[in-house]
Amino acid sequence: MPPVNPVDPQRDVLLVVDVQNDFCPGGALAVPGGDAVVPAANALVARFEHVVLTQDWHPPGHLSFASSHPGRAPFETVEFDYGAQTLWPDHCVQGSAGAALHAGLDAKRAELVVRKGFRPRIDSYSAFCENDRVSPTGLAGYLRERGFTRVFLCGLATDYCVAFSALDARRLHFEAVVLLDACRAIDLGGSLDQALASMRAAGVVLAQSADLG
Ligand code: VGL
Ligand code: ZN
Repeated sequence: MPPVNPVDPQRDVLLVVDVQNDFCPGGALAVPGGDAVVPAANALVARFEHVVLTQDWHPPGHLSFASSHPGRAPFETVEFDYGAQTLWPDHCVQGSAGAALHAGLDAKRAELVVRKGFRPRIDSYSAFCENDRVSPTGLAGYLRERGFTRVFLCGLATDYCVAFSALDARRLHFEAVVLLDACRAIDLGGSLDQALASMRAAGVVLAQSADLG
């Protein structure tokens, strides 16, 4: 495991990804053990001076929902204009209880909440850039303008929104550290192993909260 340099309160930011009811047990797209990230994320929030959250935030009838494709079922893959797209159960519909942040998440010190996936025809796993790979969320500019150079990530799901965010962070020239004990995966057909391998190859540091010392 590569070492993690000590946290620098001015240059490091914690990005807490999609800790929302729909990704927790009982939710529409429940990640196994999803709510177990809440205490781990709260412990991280307490250690960082600067915290940013993301919220998956889809309009009703979003094109990533299987329900928008007659004859298709959740977790099937289809071709969109921008390439392959997994179809999901309806989830994180704007303003719904499922889209709300988990009530146990310590969100009060969050300095920014990035909402993504609001374009009706484009899904967005990454906090930086939508699945068409060209529509930015604005997060990279925000982080640069504030002088952050390293992004620590936790949340849901390891193999989708966390991994895509960490990979984009690298592509956009940030250092990236994923704290795996504070993440849980969907793991669809090997997606977790694939995500871990892609992150390692891209120079994402895969670590545990305890590695922060
Ligand atoms: C996510 C699938 C669909 C995630 C969001 O937060 O990982 N996964 N929308
Ligand atoms: Zn989504």
